[in-house]
Amino acid sequence: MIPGGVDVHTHLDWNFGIARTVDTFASGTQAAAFGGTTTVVDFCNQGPSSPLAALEDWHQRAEVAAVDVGAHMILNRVEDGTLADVEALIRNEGVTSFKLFMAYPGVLMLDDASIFRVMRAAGELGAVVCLHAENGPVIEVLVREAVEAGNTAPRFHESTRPSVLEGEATQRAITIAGLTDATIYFVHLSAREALDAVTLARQAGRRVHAETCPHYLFLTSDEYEREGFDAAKFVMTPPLRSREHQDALWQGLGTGALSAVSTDHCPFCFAEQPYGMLYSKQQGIDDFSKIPNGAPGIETRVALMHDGGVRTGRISLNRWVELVATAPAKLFGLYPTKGSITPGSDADLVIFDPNEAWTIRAAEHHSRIDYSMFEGREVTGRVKKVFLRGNLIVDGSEWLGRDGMGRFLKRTATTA
Ligand code: DUC
Ligand code: ZN
Ligand code: ZN
Repeated sequence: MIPGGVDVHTHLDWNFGIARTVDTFASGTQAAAFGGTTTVVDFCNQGPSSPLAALEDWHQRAEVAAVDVGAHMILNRVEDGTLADVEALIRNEGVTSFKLFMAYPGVLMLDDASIFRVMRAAGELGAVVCLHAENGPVIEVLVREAVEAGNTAPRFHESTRPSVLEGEATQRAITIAGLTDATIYFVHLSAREALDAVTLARQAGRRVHAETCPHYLFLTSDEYEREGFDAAKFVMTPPLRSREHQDALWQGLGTGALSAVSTDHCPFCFAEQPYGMLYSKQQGIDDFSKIPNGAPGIETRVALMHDGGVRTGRISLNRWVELVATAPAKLFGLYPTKGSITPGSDADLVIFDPNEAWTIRAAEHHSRIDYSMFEGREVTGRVKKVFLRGNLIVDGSEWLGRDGMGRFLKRTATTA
């Protein structure tokens, strides 16, 4: 038995401008539960409104959640009133972490001055600043030139986002944060150069953390060599990297340079139907730069990390639990209510059979997504029963939970 998994990086019912993720809070959280995850911290997008108004809207959509949910706030503008909203979110709303994009200029990217201002405010208030670290303006040039040269296949998504640009942005964020008291957390870290920067910062005693995701640990950029448009299934940001980067990430999990494994569950269907083009990768059939960036994974994280981590001897049983539950709960103000089996904690429990062999099949998933990046992969170790606050919600293949039984988690500020 292990504590319920804590996945601190999901995008449910998420508006990504030209595209929307296909999982609702109901389908996405049910999928999470079947995968052994009982707590999700999801990204609320500020979008065109104020952060407080965006949170209201997020709450309405999250009402149907079947496991417990918290919210991070993505800030895509810092203007008059934004920092006051940040303070109100932390003090009154239980939203104690903020995601800032260093990529996607003109859409989500914040400039360095805005990043500095948010970090300074977050540092004063004990909140965590999450960063998508890639040099967006340089990537924009590379993407435009690739498309103009007729290089429009999905594989050019990778070649236009070189790992050094993740390393550069990671170091820049660490440098800026050093002028403030902010705790920072790099989401979806994929590159050795970024890991090196995080490692050095941590060795210097800085409050710098990073997660990686199962797809960076189990898949490589070889997937972009697939025939036709199939490679679009692997178009997420940052892209899959080479084996060299993957080996470095596994080392980082071992040394503690990496603190958590989250999914970045950001599901866009491969096919146009049945949900329509807004939810589909097919938007980019003629131009990789129009493929919605994101991939699914909420249902396979815990088992994959057991199979590919514990069974192969790369991480211990305890480190597995730490990476998928305890550490993310601690970093995001949920511990010991979540991520722990101790008196007073929520009885979020997973009965896991370490010996059962099964095969990952999207057709058997509970998410609305129509593919898995791990289709056909044989895995040993399976979630058998899941309890949410003492209630049995998953019993083998049977769903005993219900939409709306998830609670909103007001999180506390932390200075991890
Ligand atoms: N970053 C994410 O964290 N998720 C989806 C898209 C992106 O760029
Ligand atoms: Zn991101
Ligand atoms: Zn994400």
